Amino acid sequence: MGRIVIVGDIHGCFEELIELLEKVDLRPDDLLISVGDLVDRGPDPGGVVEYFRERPNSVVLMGNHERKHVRGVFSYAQEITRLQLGDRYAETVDWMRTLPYYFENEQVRVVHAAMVPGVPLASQREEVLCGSTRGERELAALFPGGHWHDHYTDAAPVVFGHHVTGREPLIRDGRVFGLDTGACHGWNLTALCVPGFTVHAVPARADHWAAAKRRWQLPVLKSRPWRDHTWQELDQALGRHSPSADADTRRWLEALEAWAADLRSGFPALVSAARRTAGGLTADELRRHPAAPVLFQARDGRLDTTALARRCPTPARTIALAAALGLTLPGPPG
Ligand SMILES: [Mn+2]
Repeated sequence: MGRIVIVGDIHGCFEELIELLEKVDLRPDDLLISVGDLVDRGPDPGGVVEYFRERPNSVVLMGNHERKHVRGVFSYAQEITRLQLGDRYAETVDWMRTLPYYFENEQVRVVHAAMVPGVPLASQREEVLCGSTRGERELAALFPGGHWHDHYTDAAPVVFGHHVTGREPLIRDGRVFGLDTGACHGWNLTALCVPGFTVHAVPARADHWAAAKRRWQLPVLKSRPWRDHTWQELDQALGRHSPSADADTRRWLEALEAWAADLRSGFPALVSAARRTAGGLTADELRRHPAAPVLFQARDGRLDTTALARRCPTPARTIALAAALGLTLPGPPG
């Protein structure tokens, strides 16, 4: 019978994963388990996901990072992963929906983040098991000032990831194993082999998350739906990003800012165009016109820049109105 090989948070560190599995001499009859968090922060989430999906005898648990993708809760790390996976993203997220929240057999229990000691795994809340923000809050209330595993006295050994324990795994009483040793932060990727409960690790090749944050800054910015932001959201986003950006990114943000400012400073011209158009049309033609509501306002003398601004809350709406009036306005910088 094969072993059980449990790997801590991989976070897209594919090369380190392959090196680690060679080091533990993974064989086909070994059951390979990931504690979850295959993706986000590292260089090759697609490679890691594909490896686990294609290898028979493999289990991947739902990490809080997979859960963010499944629930569409996006921050920078998830935006990067979506770009990294490209065409495969939607299908990969569908696969993530199928992931279990725990593994248990007669030898060992595995969860991504935590469990409440003494409670059967099947009765635990998913948020606690995978370490979502809400689960973390619940645990903090249950174990104020400490960790759930400080209170773990169940007979079964328990293995988890999620909390970076440092370069070395957390091992207590030979029954509590925390395996997240910060591979994506340039530390180690760690595996535990059962039944021997031996620990193996390989060093990360780089601080992958720091590199990914730099490498993907501009592509992520370009991928955002700027046309559909409100003017206020645009101002806020520009204010948030400018200080930390590199030179290329700063240049692009300046172009974006100029684009938004040009669109807004064109409001008086749109008012004039609407008045001109309205003046030359019959009531019937006005009704059938794609810009009809604005043209009626113009005809009745109720269209000024304030009224127009209400009809143009976003770049997309502004560009569409201009097009209806026969004017071509540019999209965001490429
Ligand atoms: Mn993690």
